Amino acid sequence: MLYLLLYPLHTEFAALNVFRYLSFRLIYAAITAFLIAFVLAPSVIRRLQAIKVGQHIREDGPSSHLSKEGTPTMGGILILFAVILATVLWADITNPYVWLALGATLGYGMIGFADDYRKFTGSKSKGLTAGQKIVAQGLLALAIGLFFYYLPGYSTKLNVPFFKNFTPDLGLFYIPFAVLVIVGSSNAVNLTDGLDGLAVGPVMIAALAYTIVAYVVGNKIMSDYLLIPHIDGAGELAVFTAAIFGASLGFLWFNTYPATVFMGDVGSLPLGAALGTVAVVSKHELLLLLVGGVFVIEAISVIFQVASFKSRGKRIFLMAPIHHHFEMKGWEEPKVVVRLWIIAILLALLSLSTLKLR
Ligand code: 57M
Repeated sequence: MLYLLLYPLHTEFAALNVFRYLSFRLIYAAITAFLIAFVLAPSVIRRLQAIKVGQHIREDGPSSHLSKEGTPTMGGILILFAVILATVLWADITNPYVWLALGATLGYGMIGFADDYRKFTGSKSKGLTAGQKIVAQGLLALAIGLFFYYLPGYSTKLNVPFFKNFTPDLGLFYIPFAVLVIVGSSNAVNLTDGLDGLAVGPVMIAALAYTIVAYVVGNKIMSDYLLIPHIDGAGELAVFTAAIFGASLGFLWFNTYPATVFMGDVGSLPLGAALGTVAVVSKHELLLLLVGGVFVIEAISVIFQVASFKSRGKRIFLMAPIHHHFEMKGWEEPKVVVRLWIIAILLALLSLSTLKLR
């Protein structure tokens, strides 16, 4: 919005010319989102405590978690507020991709809010059933997939990392593919959010990686040079992902071990969906498997554990998702978290290298 309000005044005040630069706006979107999250978190945490939105800890989990009983959750509301406000302030709000990303984030945030609200306010209710959640997620992702499919000029070709000449056209199958990407990343982040800072760290890293991807994809000269598909207008999504980076950084200040607040489904579901949506818009969907590799590892560990237990009656891991396996092996919680952050950073670097290695 500031772009639309202030840039036109640059003829009067030359300094305002800086608002035309995407790099300037994405940096200040990150800083703004950080400050909103950082400054408001203490009062939001107090408010969540006052209305007793405290996390119930399952007895069947690692014993080290029992001391977390009552930790305020649903802190994701603050992350969403910071992301949306910073994006509206610093992005070009006439850009349809920006509104699509914000819509996806808000929609998944409402699903998470409904789940958390029923969990934490109902009399020990379990929140939304898995079926209700997956149907709501699927319908929202389907709406996004259809939007892209019918968006004039949008390509349904699949961009495969490392192979610049192999771009299979999925045609109508692009819609279920986009649904899979968005719903999959939403639930993978949700599963990962099981230790202090474990989800928000890799979300921050993935958001930073996709800030670079969106910036490059939206820049004709850079995308032509790198032989990647140029998508006019996709660059504005870099403001959105930079806001996610900043808001996550602010939230991490309070969610790091020992956490004084959890994000709740109202945070994990939209953050995953936001990354999935940006991956689809920027035509770097498969890259999300690498950038969000920690989320993929966490989700696969659950799939393998459940499949093994159902088929053989035996577990592969001491406990799934895999972060609990390391806890059960005696790793302290912060050690598990930081080591998975290190893996997330390495995977993000590797994924960015694929922009050049084609
Ligand atoms: C999402 N939620 C955390 C918090 C957070 C199929 C099965 C793998 C499902 C999975 C499950 O229930 N996943 C739900 C993970 C929960 O965190 C809350 O949920 C929000 C995210 N959606 O924001 O509000 C717990 O995680 C801990 N936590 C922290 N710090 C944080 O910053 O310590 C969360 C955020 C919190 C807190 O203890 O209560 C969660 O773990 O439930 N189930 C599991 O993950 C369970 N695994 C399991 O049952 N494994 C089985 C089979 C089914 C694979 C097996 O290995 O045999 C584990 N989780 C729990 N207990 N709570 C183990 C048992």
